[in-house]
Amino acid sequence: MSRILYSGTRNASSWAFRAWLALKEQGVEFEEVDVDIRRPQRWANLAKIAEISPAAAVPVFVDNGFVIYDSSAIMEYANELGTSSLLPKDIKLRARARSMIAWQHSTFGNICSGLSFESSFYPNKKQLSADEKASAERIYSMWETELADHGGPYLVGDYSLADIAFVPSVLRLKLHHPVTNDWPLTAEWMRQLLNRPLVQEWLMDANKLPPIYHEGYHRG
Ligand SMILES: N[C@@H](CCC(=O)N[C@@H](CS)C(=O)NCC(=O)O)C(=O)O
Repeated sequence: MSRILYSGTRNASSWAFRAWLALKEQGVEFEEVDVDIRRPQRWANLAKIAEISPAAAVPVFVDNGFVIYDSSAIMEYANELGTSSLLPKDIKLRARARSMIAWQHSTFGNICSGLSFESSFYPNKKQLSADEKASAERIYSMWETELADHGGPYLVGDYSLADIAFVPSVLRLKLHHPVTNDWPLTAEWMRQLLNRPLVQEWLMDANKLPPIYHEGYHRG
């Protein structure tokens, strides 16, 4: 049995982080190949990934030679490999979890483009613009509603792929725009989510790496 996750740099690859969390959470054993996506080696390394994956991006999961690419597909596959489920049994709740995952995977309020995952690890954080703050607060309100509607402690009740999908966004949003008492359920959910041992394991490694700066972060 050979299972390989081509993962990404710990303080740069939010997508690999999600796939890695889902696989680990489901107890799937795999070898991890760290693909360094920092410049300048990024291009040569991604060219090698292109030899196995048409998407030419990480993460890629190779299960006995069978290639699964895109974090979302890997998360679903991890879920199916495990003996327990990271999706709710109830059809509507399951659809709700998938709605959140799809939203995160597509636009997610467009806030992530100006707030890279890498910026979570910068010692000096920029001030968010009024628009960015409004977007962050809209997202906090959405999380608060989900937690209130489904009784917590996680978004659809039990820990699910929806929580995993949001981990990198929780990190970057919380570190740039702290959650106040206006969103008490969200604050507690974030605390629990970021303290999960697997999340901490990844973040401890990420914090040891030199920050990867993007031009324009402090200007924009
Ligand atoms: N939708 C893809 C996105 C993957 C992605 O963009 N990965 C980044 C690293 S986090 C990458 O490899 N980018 C390659 C590039 O931009 O050329 C997924 O969810 O797996």
